[in-house]
Amino acid sequence: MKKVCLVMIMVLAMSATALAAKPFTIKLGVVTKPGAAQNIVAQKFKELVEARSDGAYMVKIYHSASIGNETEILQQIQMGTIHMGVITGGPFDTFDPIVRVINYPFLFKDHAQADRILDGPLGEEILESLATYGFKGLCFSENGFRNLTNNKRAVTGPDDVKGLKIRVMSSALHKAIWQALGANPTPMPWPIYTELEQGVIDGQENPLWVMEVYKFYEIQKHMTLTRHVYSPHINVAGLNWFNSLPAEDQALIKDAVREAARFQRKDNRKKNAGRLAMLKEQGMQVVENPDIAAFRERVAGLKQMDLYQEPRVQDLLSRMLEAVQ
Ligand code: EAX
Repeated sequence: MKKVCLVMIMVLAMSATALAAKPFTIKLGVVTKPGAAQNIVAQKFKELVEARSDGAYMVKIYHSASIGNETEILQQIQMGTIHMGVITGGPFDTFDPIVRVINYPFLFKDHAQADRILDGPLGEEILESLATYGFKGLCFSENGFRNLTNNKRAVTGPDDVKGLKIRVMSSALHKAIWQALGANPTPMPWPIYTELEQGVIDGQENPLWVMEVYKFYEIQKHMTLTRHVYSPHINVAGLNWFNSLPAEDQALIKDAVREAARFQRKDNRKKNAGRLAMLKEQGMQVVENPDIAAFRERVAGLKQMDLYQEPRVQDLLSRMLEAVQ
């Protein structure tokens, strides 16, 4: 009996030590600042995980490029020094070219279609592909449809883009899109306010929330609702770290990030009309109905480019193009 008691005491003491090691802090990286789309996902995820794990997990959000740009955050996730990230689709394609499939220009016609495909089996294929590069793909949230802004002239069709110095994300695809449109694209990591302000670049392209949160209305006169790329965030964890967790903790994290993504997509979309009105009030000149057919025609050759030549990428692109018909 004494022996049994002793063993029990030892077991209790050991589990107390295990408990004392908690909470475990999940380090999550975003390049953007509080109020940005990525941060809204991160913040919601933090609330959900901390509430649901009963104190076992805390989430620390590293934001505002404090641990580097999006490429650098992804590298740290691969190395295991950061656990998770909410990362824009663009820079992800230097890690896995399959990501170019979802950033294909004029792919999705609206939000409902984007959700249906990204939350379905084709989206899942992309998330699973990331495992080859050390990432556990968890789900997609959104930056949204990207629009062009610039300081030189009103852009109503691709001819007006000719020669504009446009900052693009660090992505071979985004560079190729703007080359095809006749611009002079410069890849640059986020943030880019100073470069716009100083005129190092004439313009940039991003969803409406960016113009609001980063106050681009102060420094960019023209905006065109080109909606040329639907830009998701890919929410990832380091594969080795994620696989090392007990199954129920993996499920907790996955469910929380998926719920945070759904929350953020809804939140982002409901604010868009108000943002457009605000940007106009602030003096931005907005071309709301540019010649989209002409833009589409200029980029139609992209699917034949080297960017898409890897057979598995080519294969997924053709299935994706069929799925959006
Ligand atoms: O959300 O680099 C970019 O243009 C991204 O869209 C950025 O993360 C802003």
